[in-house]
Formats: sequence, structure tokens, C-alpha cells
Amino acid sequence: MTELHIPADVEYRTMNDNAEIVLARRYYRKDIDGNPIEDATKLFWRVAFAIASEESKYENTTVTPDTLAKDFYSMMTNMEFLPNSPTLMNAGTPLGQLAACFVLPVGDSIEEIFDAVKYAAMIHKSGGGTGFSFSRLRPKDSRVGSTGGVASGPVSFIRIFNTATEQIKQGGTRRGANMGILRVDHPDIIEFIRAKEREGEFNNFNFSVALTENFMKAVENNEDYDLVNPHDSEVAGSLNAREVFEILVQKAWEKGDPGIVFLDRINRDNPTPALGQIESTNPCGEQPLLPYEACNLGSINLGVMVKQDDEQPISIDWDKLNRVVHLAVRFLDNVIDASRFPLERITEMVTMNRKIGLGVMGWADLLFQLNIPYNSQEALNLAEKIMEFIQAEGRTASKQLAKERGAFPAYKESIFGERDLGPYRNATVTTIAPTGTLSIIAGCSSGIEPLFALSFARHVMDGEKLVETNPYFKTALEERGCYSRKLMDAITEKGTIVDIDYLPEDLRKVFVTAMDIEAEYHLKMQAAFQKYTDNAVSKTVNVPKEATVDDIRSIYWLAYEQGCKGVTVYRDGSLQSQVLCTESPE
Ligand code: B12
Repeated sequence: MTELHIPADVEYRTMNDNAEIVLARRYYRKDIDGNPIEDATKLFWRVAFAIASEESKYENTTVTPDTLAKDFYSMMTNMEFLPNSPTLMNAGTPLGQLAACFVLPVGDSIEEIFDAVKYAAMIHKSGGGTGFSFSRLRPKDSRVGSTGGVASGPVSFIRIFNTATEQIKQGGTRRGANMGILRVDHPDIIEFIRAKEREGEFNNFNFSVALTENFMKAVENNEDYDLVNPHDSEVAGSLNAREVFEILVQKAWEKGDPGIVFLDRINRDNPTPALGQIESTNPCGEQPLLPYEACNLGSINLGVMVKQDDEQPISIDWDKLNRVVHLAVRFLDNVIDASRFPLERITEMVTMNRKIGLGVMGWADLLFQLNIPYNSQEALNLAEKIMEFIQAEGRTASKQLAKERGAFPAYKESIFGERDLGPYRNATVTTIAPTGTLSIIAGCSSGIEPLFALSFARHVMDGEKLVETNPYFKTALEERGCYSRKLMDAITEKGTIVDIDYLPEDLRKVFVTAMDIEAEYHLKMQAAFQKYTDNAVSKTVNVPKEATVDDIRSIYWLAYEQGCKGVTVYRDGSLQSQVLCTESPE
């Protein structure tokens, strides 16, 4: 690789310790002996330069690539916005695959199943995650015409996808991630719901049951519903909807899996129904896509979208947020042009719709600074206000790009074209991702999640332990004269301060953690952001160990009532090996 020239006026940047560990292990380019040949400055300049260079192919552009590269660089190194991991890893490199989310179809034949395994492997190698619906596969034990034998059924084939994923360490970076979806009316649904009973099985998958509105009504009325064999569309039996729902809830209570997705709802928001139905999302649930579609995401760090004038209290800096939204939309649209996909079919689908997914991270950090408890009506109102702003400005930016570069090619046959809403450059603009690694790099709270704990250990990258204490919390304690080593030890053990009654009441209200927050507020927060998000919102409702099966049932039901597109739950301690734990002080 030729050495990339960094202009003299590009400021050198260093990262915080945890970010540096993650970047060094997973993101910096390496030589053949595995030694890093990049630092943070080089990495971000490589990305900024590669993405800005795409600008030169548009005649009507309103910006120059050089200035744009510097703007992109500042936006990323100031941790105002970060693109998804494959863009950070691969922009400006020969691989050049920059999207995080893919959905692949799985057809009902050995050839089609193994094609999907192969395509998934190619995507995982480049750092992307894959979602599949297995609903087209004929059920277990049904006849296979060509051989006279019997079929193995979806669950058995998913095992092959899981094993293949296990073996591909994404170019030495990370293991692949998958979403496996099965419709609730598939005859093998009970086997699917129970598939993750044994811990460690299907560990490279998130499982979700695709619930239909008909099914939810049948649960409500305690009725039976039909199971349909996808191979011949014949009714293959029936089950009591309430009983199926109960098993689903019970399994989610036991092991955190399966989650649920509402397919009818997702398809109601499908911007291009003429191109096909949506049958799956990406691994973490935030990005519904058509078969063979891919999407690149990026997240704005809300924690730094604030200002403090004179002696005024901290407030949201709407001008800054506006500037970053517009710049980020241009960035993500350029990523589509810069990206090279492992399959021609994917390139075709991506360039037809040009979907992008701009979202947020650092939401809990923002609330801390504004002194607003996560579990309050005020926080819900602010969530709607911010996301409405981002969606509206994001669409304005996409319209502006359409003027410069043309609408997305499928615009005319899209719901926007039919309603004559004016051309957009992108079929979708907003998505809220979980931002696992990105939030570590940006040093902020992840996605729209509350803090897991005020001080906690993350067990990451097979053996690395990153201890995190929320900086806003530490500052607040210091300002109020409450900071002491003894208190910090107590907090590291418990993770929360709600029960530490000698701390000021207002601190205990504002600095709430995932486990302090009533499940209802987790859900309402997801719904508040979903209201103004084109795609979907990734959220895990984290509940304490003591949560009951009834609690999980209420969460799933509320997700349905609140208009969410899906939801995932996790009860603390329900898996023996956990990623996030509060730690006893050593
Ligand atoms: Co997950 N997942 N996940 N997940 N996942 C999170 C880690 C988290 C914290 C989300 C939350 O807010 N609750 C919880 C864990 C709760 C806890 O520890 N207290 C969680 C859970 C509960 C699950 C599921 C049970 C489904 C669910 O949400 N109910 C399943 C279980 C998987 C299994 O059977 N082992 C699940 C599945 C997944 C998929 C979609 C497969 C991907 C992981 C695959 C991949 O990317 N290669 C996934 C992701 C990406 C995440 C996420 C969003 C980011 C992880 C990350 O990149 N970390 C985090 C949320 C977050 O951190 N914001 C949740 C940073 C990098 C640097 O560290 O060590 O490489 P890493 O990360 C790896 C591990 O975190 C591992 O995969 C990561 C990538 O290789 N992993 C594991 C991911 N999830 C889980 C869950 C468990 C229990 C274990 C042991 C490992």
C-alpha cells in the first residue's frame, strides 16, 4: 500500500485508552507480520480522504474534495460522528467493502442454501453482518422430491450457517454476526423457539420470531392459527397462539433469545414494495432490508451536541447538530459509491435504492449533562424532538443531494415517487444502531441505551477487560464533593447508586442505569425514537435477574402496542458468560 499523504494542516489526534486498545486490535491496517502500520490520525485521514474523493465524480457538487476531506476528518476525530466499522476498516483499502448490514435470501433447495452460506462467508470476511429469513425452507421430515428422502428443516440448516461463521474471523478482525428469522406460521416454529435452550448453541446468531398481526390477534382472542408449509403453501396444522406466545416468552426469559420482529409493520414502511417484500433485518435488528440489499450506517454522538454559553446551563447545540446531520448524509451517500460488494446482485440492489442509516449514540450521556432522568416523560419528549429534527434535516440533505446527483434510481416506483414527495437521493435516511465498538471508540454511551452500570467491566475481544466509569458521573460527584475511593468501590460492585441514600436525591434520579429503569421506559424510549426513524431501532430491554416471565410477556406485548418494529430482552445473569458485568473490586 502506498503511503497516504496527510496535509500539514490536518491535526494529529490521539485516542483514549479503551479506544486505542480496540483500534489497535481490530481497525489499524497491519503489515504481513501483523504489526500496525497506522495510528488514529492515519486511519481517520484514510477514511476521510477516500470518502471525500468520491465527490469528484459529480459535476454539480457544491463542495471541493479537499475541504470535504478535512471536514470529514474533524467530524470523526472530534467524535461527533462515526461511520460503521467496515467503513473505518476498509475505506481506502483494496478490499473496499464498507457496508455493515446485509440480507440474503435462503431458497428451498440445497444449491440455494449453500449459495447463501458462501455469500455470507464472503460478507463476514469483509466485516459485514448478515440477516436471513429461513421461512422459505420446507419443514423437517417433509418429502424431498428429487431424492425421495426427507428434509432436515430450517433449524438444522441454521447450524451450518453458525459453524461457517465461527470459522471466519472476519480477516482477523471480528467474528461474523447473523440474524435468523422464522415466521410464526412455519411448521417448525416450536423447534426454532427452543433452539437456543442450550447455552453456546447458535452463538453467532440473534434469533427472532416474525410475528404477524393475525397471530397477535389470535393471542389476544386465545385462538388457534394455521401453520403453512412454505413448499406447497398448504396448511400443515394449527397451534394455539397463546401457547406459542407463552413458550416464546418463557425462552426469552431463560436465555434472552428469541427476540421478536413485526413483519407487517416493517413492510408497511417498505419504501420500495415494487422491488419486493422485506423478510429480514440485519443481525442487531435495526436495518430491515430486501433480499440482496445492503446498507451503510453512521451514528452521531449526541453527548457532544451541546453548548454552554457564559453561565447558562448546558443546552443542546441545534446548529451544530444540523451541520453534522448534513455532512453525515453526504458522507454516507458517498460511502455507497466508494463501496465494493462481494456480489454483483448486491451492487445492483444497493445502487437502486441507495439506503443509508444515520442514527445516534451517546443519548444517555446527553441526558446526564442536561440533568434529565432516562425514565421520565421529559426524556421521552426530548427523544422525539431530537429524532424528528435529525429525520427532517437528514431528508432535506438527501433532497439536496438529489438535486446535485439525481434521485435514487428506484425513486419513481417508490412510495415517495407515487406520492410525488419530491426526489430523494436515498430510499431511507435514518436507522438507530447499537454502536457496540463505535461507542468504545467515541468514548460515549452506546446507541440509545441507558448506561449498563455507572462503572463496569466489558469483557471484549476474547479475553480483554475494559473497565469503564462514566465521565459525566465522575465529574458530577467531584463537583458535589461526594467523590471518594470507598464510594467508587461500592458503585463498581453494585453498578448503581439508587440505593446509596446518603448521595443527593437529584444525582440518584439522573444517574440511573439499565437495571434501575422500569422496562416500560426502555420500551417507550425505543418507541419514541422509532416514531421518527425510517428503518428500525436497535434496543435490548435489560432487566434484573429477578424479573419474572410476566415481566417479559408485558415487554413483548408493549412493544406491539407501542408500534415498535421488534424488540429484544435480556435478563441479567441468564447466560453464564456475559459481556457486561458489574465487578467486585479487587
Ligand atoms: Co449481543 N449482546 N447478543 N450480539 N451484542 C450485547 C453484548 C449486550 C450487551 C446487549 C445489551 O445491551 N444487553 C447483551 C449482553 C448482556 C450482558 O452481557 N449483560 C447481548 C445479548 C444479550 C445478546 C443475545 C443473548 C441476544 C439478545 O440481545 N437478547 C445474543 C446471544 C449471542 C450468543 O448466543 N452468544 C446476542 C447476539 C449478538 C449478535 C447479533 C450475534 C452480535 C455478535 C456477533 C458479532 O458481532 N460478531 C451481537 C452484538 C454485535 C452485540 C453488541 C451490539 C455489540 C458487541 C460489540 O461489538 N462489542 C452488544 C451491545 C453493545 O456492546 N453496545 C450486544 C465491542 C467489541 C470490541 O467487543 O468482544 O468483539 P467483542 O464483542 C463480541 C461479544 O460482545 C460477542 O460478540 C461481539 C462481536 O464479536 N457477543 C456476545 C455479542 N453479544 C453477546 C452476548 C453474550 C451473552 C456473549 C457471551 C457474547
